[in-house]
Amino acid sequence: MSDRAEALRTDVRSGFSAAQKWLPAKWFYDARGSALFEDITRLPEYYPTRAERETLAREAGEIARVTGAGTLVELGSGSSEKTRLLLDGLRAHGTLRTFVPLDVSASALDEAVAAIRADYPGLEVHGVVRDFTEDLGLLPGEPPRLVAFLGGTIGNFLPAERIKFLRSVRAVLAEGEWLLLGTDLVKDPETLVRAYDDAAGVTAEFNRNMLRVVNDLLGADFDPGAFAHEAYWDAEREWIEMRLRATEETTVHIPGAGMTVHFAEGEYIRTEISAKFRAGGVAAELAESGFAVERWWTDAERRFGVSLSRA
Ligand code: AVJ
Repeated sequence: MSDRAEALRTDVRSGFSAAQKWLPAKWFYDARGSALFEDITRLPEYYPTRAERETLAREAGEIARVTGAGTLVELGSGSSEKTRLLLDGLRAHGTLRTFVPLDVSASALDEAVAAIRADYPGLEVHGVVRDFTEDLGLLPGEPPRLVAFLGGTIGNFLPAERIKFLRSVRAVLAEGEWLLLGTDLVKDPETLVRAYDDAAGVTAEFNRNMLRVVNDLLGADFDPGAFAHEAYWDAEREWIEMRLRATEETTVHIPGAGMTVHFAEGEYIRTEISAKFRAGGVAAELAESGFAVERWWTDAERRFGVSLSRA
């Protein structure tokens, strides 16, 4: 069994024996899931990518001036598309030498590395296939490094894990190095729910892709068509929950996990939480993790926040 299948086996065994069945959001992202996410970022309803890009386009020069970074490390780089704004800003400033994209998906990473190498001659590109939610490990590159964690992916962590994760980032940085963090902001529920339940059904397919990943890696017999996509706004905890709800009673065999799992009609799997933030909360969590926020920006409509913090 591959390392990846072993890791999924562990998550399936614990997630499917919990009272509320759940799986970690990272299991969306095989080659198909990464491609579906790229499609999501172009949907009219999915504003976070465009809102964050607006801020990065406006502030890339300022980010380069403030940090003087020699290395850009990007966590969960995906297609690295927004990264180009940062690379351009840092290169124009004259300090950038190395780009280190980290991603759990080898296919998405390989594509990103090849594209960046082609377009940035002279830049040292050091791609790392790593599940940084499990273990951040050591980060290569010469200081001062700028770690970028964009897109609002920090929102996939539960609050307690979030602090643990931010502390682990702080722990691998030297004093004076930098964190650029993207955080989606609390806004009206209709806008939020539409962003996670688009009219074209792309997010529904993305959500169901997790069942295909379990089928592929663990030989399971999920029928993705027997699960309905839902996006639920939890107003108290201020997060969007993605769910896959069994439309009929189903029994699923998962040989790779040594399990047979029963779903009652209407029972759901929680596949993702995507927390939404307020400026004050972001600053408090960063401070609690050993970072000092030096800059805070949003897009003109204040939909998405970008913070630049010093370790
Ligand atoms: C990649 C985690 C930032 O939470 O908005 C998009 C993933 N899920 N649509 C997000 C996602 C459903 C996305 N992140």
